[in-house]
Amino acid sequence: MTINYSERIPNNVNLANDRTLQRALEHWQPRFLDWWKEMGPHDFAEADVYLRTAVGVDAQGWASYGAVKMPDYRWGIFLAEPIADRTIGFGDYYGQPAWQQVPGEFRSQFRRIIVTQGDTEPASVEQQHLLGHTCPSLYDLRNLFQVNVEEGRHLWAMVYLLHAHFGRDGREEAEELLARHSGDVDKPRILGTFNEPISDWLSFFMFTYFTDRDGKFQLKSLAESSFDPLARTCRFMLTEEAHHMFVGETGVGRVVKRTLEVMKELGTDDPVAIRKHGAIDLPTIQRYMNFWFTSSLDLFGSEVSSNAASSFANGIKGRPDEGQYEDHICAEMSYELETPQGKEIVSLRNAMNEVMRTSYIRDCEIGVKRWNMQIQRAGFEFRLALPSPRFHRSIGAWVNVPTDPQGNAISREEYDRLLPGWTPSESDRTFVKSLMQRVIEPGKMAGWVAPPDRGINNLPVAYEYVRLV
Ligand code: BYC
Repeated sequence: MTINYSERIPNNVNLANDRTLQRALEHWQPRFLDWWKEMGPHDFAEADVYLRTAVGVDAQGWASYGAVKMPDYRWGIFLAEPIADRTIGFGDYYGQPAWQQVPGEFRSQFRRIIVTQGDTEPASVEQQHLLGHTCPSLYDLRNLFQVNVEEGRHLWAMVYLLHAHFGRDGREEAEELLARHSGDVDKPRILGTFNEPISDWLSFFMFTYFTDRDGKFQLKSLAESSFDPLARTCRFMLTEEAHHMFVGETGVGRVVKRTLEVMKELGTDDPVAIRKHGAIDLPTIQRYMNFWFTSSLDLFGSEVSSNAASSFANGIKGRPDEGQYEDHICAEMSYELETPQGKEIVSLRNAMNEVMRTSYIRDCEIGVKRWNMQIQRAGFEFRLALPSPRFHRSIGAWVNVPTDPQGNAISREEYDRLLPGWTPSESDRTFVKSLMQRVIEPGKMAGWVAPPDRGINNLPVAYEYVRLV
């Protein structure tokens, strides 16, 4: 049987002429489809979904819209266009030509980072496996599925690198990416956040706001990599990532908007009254934010990390938008860190995880400011706030240091007693889940979320974005 590769697997990596790569992908693709059927969106295989598919890297090709059944989505392999004569932008090899192949001495470091990145993509699809059943509207259902198929494509992007550049080890790692599962006791996903359940839509919006934003920063840092195929792959992935964060920012904004409408209507900010009216009170939104923000902070790794230092030195992983800095070598510079023991001066290379985390926090502030503007305009005093990076941490220097959300040290007893008021309690989760009733009439929204300002690709909000069977 001859397969038309550009039809079945749209690509710009010359797949049609690369027999070795074809064989590897032909072996892996059926396993991916089996995984998608078992672990992907549950029960929607026959639905026609208005999806954006990347069929090329140019302005016309990367966003082609149409109704697709998800198992027929064409998961393509795309690298952003090469930059002619690109040179290495940071670390010990600064100024030398970028690498088209992985240097043998850095092979396992590159593999580890590509596998970690790849692992998050199917993990997120698994986390959202059942969400479709409780969609607040067809518009939201379509956005969920768009995010899911693109995470699937991002998995393909990493599998391509493993297959094309890491030989047998790479093929084995690609299999393992389908064998670990989110929340699995024996074979969990690699990074903590990707084992947390996402069983309600408020969590989904928080995840796409905070956790996909970690994705933006990690991909930006890998887009600087000296290994050019990795850099180009990540540059292209970033074009899709923007929509995921849009889903998060507008999603949380629409929940806040609806809550404010109910607060105005009832003339109260009493959470009990607001909940009775079927909306989510602002303190509950704050608790969900505390949880997903702090979990996402952990994704940057430890404040002081010799792994991060050697990734930077070896040109594996730079800083997001490396061009904004003057010193790209960073061998002599130091960085002042806050630790539970007080201020500590460390070498800048060892603090790269913290440098990234700090830029990430600044980026997270932008949406919070917007949501607070909504609250202010509605005439209410309450303000949402990002908790301190010392609070509720599971990775790094602040693990097991009990603090309040403002970062003040408190006793362990106080922390244990007050934590259910700072992160979602069992009763918060039960309440939020109770609101998750499926709404599938075109244009209709669940009562806990306001409609979006506009639809997808200039279509009306009331368009039938998912045709269910
Ligand atoms: N949970 O020196 P350390 C995305 C491990 S999101 C569990 O502190 P290092 C997306 C670490 O792996 C972006 N383990 O930090 C979003 C290491 O283990 P090993 C994902 C953790 O090495 C939404 C050990 O602790 N991409 O794309 O500098 C939907 C010591 O590590 C955690 C990437 O992360 C944690 N939170 O690692 C879909 C890019 N944090 O190797 C997708 C690739 C650290 O000693 N990964 N550990 O067994 C990396 O660049 C780095 O591996 C890290 C930091 C950012 C994770």
